[in-house]
Amino acid sequence: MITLVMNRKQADLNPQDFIRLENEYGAMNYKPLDVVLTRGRGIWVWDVDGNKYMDCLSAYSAVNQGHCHPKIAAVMKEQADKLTLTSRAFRNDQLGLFYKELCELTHSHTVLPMNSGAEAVESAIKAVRKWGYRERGVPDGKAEIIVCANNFHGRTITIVGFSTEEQYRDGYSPFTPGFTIIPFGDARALEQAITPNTVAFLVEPIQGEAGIILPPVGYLRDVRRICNEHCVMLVTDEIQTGLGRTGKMLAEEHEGVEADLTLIGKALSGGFYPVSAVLSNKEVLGVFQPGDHGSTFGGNPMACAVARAAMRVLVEEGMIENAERMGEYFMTCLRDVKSTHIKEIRGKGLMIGVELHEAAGGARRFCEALMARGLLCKETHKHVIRFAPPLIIQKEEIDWAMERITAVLTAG
Ligand code: IF1
Repeated sequence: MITLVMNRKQADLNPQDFIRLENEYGAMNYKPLDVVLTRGRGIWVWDVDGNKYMDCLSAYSAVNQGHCHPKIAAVMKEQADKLTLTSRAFRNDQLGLFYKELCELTHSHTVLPMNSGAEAVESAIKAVRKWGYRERGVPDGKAEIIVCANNFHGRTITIVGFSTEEQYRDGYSPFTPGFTIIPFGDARALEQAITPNTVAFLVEPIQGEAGIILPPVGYLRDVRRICNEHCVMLVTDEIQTGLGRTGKMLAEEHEGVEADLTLIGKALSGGFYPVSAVLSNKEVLGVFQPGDHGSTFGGNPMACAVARAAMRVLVEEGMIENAERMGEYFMTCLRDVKSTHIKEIRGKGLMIGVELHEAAGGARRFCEALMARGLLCKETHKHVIRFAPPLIIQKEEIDWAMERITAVLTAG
């Protein structure tokens, strides 16, 4: 069968053919919905049969600017014909401008450019450990970093080693030592967990994968105060919450907090290219001397050009303010839905979770029913439907989505 498929032109393949190829040749580390997408523009995507869907996942908030934003695409095409990769053995004409524009947008002073979110997290772990040894006098090999239960910071061995999700850890030990786990949202637990060897506290302002979990109001302000009092670095993982998703450039802004290190990724490129960064200052990132850290693609001219365009359209097209307004509207509409399945509606900006009662049998079947009505979304942690459309969504489009969400959630 595969031979037959492989010998046919792509245009003649049907959805089952594409699914069969993935199953035949691919690692099965995901269980995607059986929709085979071929085109995207704005909040809409199309499958190979020409069916149109509203994307309410935005590739886990990597497509905040909408699919295939024409201005970002144009910059990528132009850069592709100029210079894509030089290695950091040489300089290029995009990196310094990327640094400057990113610092101005995020009130940062120094940038470490990486590629994936997990690489930014790993780089931050290296930076705060080295800072602890060099600046705080923590005994070599004794640095401790505090993280929260139900965290999600990526999939490397070190990162899953401090995950509390058994599936993310199963079969991957031994893990990296030096991590302490406390409950999310509990500032006193942080204060009690700090020891003389604690160098940092790593936290998501809103826990995404855990099911769109918001901490109590004031939590980030409290942990900021506690970190100051104990000379502990506050590291916020804004890889999912950042770049407008919650209605501010960075979610930490909702509480007027500035972390010592802020991690961003995903929408930093508008979904065109893996680009991530550690945002901090010279005191912390100055611990890296030439040769201490690096990456083949980190800070390459293509990544920087695309990221500069992605940041520009995010700001110039008012996407962040739109996320705040449309998020309020979307959650108000969701709270009006009369459904016995709904346990809680929660979120910030366009990072929204609808938690269902266990009796509803899990969120997956509702996502499948929504797909059949032309709306793509994803369950998280079994009982939560996550709604995270691109930040360009308009009121009429939310109304279109609400017709379908209401029909599915009230169908029984
Ligand atoms: C998967 C989750 C979301 C992240 C935060 C770091 C990273 C992520 C807060 C690492 C990445 C992605 C990874 C992807 C699915 C998705 C995800 F379900 F896994 F948890 F969004 F919620 N910090 N999240 O959300 O960034 O290395 O992937 O670039 O692994 O299945 P990355």
